Amino acid sequence: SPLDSVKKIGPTNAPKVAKVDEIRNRAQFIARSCKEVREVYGQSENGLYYLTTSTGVVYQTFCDMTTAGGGWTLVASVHEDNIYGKCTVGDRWTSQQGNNANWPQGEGNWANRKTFGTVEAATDDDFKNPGYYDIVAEDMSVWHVPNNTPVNHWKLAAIMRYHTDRRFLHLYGGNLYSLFHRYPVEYNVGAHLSDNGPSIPIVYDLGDKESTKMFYGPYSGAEIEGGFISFRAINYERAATAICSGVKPKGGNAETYCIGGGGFFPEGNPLQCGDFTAFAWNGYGTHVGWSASKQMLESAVLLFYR
Ligand code: 3S6
Ligand code: CA
Ligand code: CA
Repeated sequence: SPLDSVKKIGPTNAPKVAKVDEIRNRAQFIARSCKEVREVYGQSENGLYYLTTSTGVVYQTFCDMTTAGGGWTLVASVHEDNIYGKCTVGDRWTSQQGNNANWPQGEGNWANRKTFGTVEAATDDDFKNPGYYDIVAEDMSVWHVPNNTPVNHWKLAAIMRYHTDRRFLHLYGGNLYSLFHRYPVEYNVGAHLSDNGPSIPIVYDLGDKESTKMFYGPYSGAEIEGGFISFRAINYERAATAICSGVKPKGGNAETYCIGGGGFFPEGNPLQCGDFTAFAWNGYGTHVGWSASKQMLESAVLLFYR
């Protein structure tokens, strides 16, 4: 129960009070983010903690308490359950109802308050918790973790980890919910490059600019620059993707190195539609042409705030 964790994060020297008051007080000790858990309650171990939203919705998620000072809250994961399913069941970060120009935002989950999944299954399926829209953050951290890895192995198993350190979220409302309201992930919202959202420089915790490029296809590598996280990249056919992890687009084949998106991808209809878009355009995990490596294709993308 939520109250069990309160023991873990609450003060140990609380005065003895009547049972009801004690429970009421404990409820107020639930933190709003992992940063608060670290700073206010002094917890420094990686693992699962209870958090609460501003309205009192309590949920459980993973806190990374060690990277670059710690205090990182896992708010979402983007998982590709079947790259051959083209905007079918499980494509929560694009469309689960087909590739459809009449449904330009698709599921709309980048900019709504829907939640799904569980923290322990964040590498087994998509995950989104209330922190995604509730936490007012400054920076982001991203981990690419092989599918079906248990929580306690995430950090060691990750194939790439990085974070931002420029407090860029201040400029975009403090979280991705706000950022994607300003930059809607929607088909036909603008043109490639000129109407893309921001690209923010990153600091690597595992990997580097060159290893990042190697996770994407060789053709993709020729039109990206490593060392960034980019938002709302648009492709040549005016499809909108959500996040280009580790890279900045220099061309309009964003569907081959950016994940998530709206509900319509015109090129090769419906082949580019899905959470990992066209990562298998030239075969599954081949790392030929526009195809990403197998490691990238089979790793979930974990999104953290601080
Ligand atoms: C480097 C060759 C360009 O290849 C084209 O881009 C090709 O016609 C398409 O298959 C490909 C797609 O647009 C990739 O998304
Ligand atoms: Ca998915
Ligand atoms: Ca293309």
